[in-house]
Amino acid sequence: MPRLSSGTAAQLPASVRQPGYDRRACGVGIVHLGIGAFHRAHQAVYTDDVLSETGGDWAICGVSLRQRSVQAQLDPQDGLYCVVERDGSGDARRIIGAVTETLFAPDDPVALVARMADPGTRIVSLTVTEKGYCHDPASGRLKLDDPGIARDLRDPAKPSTAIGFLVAALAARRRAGHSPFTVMSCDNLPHNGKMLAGLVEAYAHQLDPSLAGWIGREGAFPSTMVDRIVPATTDEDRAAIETQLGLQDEGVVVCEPFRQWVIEDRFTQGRPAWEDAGAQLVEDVAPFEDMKLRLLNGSHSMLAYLGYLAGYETVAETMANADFEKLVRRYMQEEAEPTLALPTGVDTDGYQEQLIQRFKNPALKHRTWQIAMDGSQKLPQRLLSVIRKQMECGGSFELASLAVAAWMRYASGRDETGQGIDVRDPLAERLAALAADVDGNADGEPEALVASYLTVKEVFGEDLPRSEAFREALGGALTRLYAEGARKTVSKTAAS
Ligand code: CS2
Repeated sequence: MPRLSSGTAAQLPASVRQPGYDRRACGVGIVHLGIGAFHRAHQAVYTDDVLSETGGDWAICGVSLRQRSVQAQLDPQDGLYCVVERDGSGDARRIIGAVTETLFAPDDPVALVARMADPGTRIVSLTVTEKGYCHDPASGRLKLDDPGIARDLRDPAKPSTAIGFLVAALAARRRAGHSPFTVMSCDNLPHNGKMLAGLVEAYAHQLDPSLAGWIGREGAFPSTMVDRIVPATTDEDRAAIETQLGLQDEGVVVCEPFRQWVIEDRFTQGRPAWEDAGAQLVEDVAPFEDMKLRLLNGSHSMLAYLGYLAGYETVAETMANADFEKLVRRYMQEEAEPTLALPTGVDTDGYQEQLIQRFKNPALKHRTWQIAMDGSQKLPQRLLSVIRKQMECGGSFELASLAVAAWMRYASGRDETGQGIDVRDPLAERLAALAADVDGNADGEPEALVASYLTVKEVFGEDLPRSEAFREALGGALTRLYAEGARKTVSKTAAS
């Protein structure tokens, strides 16, 4: 089967939308770090829409910092790939042309720094996942003892981390007398722009305080809220697309039809007219971020840990159990929503209902195991933020605590049948060691496990471990999870 590429695209079925612009005429204006499935189904789609509407030098150079596979998928295809939007009513397929170049950073770090420092690069955006920021999730501060950061500080001209690349390229621009590019984080982190600015400045300060000062004065780090559910592409997806396109597409991504992007409008050197593609440009993105992190991502993590322990493979399967749906609805309404301060006009009830339907999308195989990854990096902004806010105003945090307790059992590395769990998390080893001797069914042991997990300051900070009420809520929930299993615990809790 021939491969999708500029040369073969003419053979595609007419039902598949193609880039309606001359790709060769669009210079690269954006370097994107972390060109995984999410970026290809989100920012690249918005950018493809803008290029179709108005053209311009806003093509994307997509960079992988860790996995060579993306380059191997996209290079032979001239950067073209198919986005499949999927729900119960069928598939819509379109080819995206916005990515015109790919780089694998470890091949030639100096070349990537030069690409970013090139005056044509006006935006550097990132989807490197939570752990890619090399920060302490509870405090948001740069971890100077992170092995990647420590390495990059020793050899700053040949970095390996996103922060190292940003600072090396900004320094090169300053030396050449150019203004900084805009740095735009597109990860699910609170105040992602502001936090990233802090990390970049902290790292730059280690090298040269005047560089940190220049970045602080001249740089721009708009915060963004990004949203689209994009499960990891499977071999089955790749096989199916071949039949549908009549061409092999190794870069295909499958996602839900919904997409949302809220961006703070602060760019040093312009930006594509993403609003023409439906993005919302606002003064302050924080309320939207909190809404998404606590309602969508908080519920997602709740479903991932409890659903996985209950033996469900996907979010949709978990949601098909009415008790889980009820639990998530109650978590959103009773615990997460009261913590939000939204601008008038935002319909939170409608948003929650839409989330329930998105989670139930039967056509998306979004694995609970995938969402369960990197819990230590995700819990603070998704669930612990809700718990802190509810504590402040005397509200309930029982359901969020159940989700955190489920994470604890999951992170212990043993499921309800005694099988090992493949826990992917930067702290996985430490979390497994903390749980090594626990026999969850022995009296008092779940409480002891709670106590030892609460010593993980990167996750819980200094304040939460001191709360007796939180400790009790976790202890009660974890005891129930060990004694009765996730399904029964969810059923009883949802009905209580
Ligand atoms: C998910 C997110 O994997 C996860 O942790 O919660 O990737 C989620 O699908 C996206 O944030 C949706 O926009």
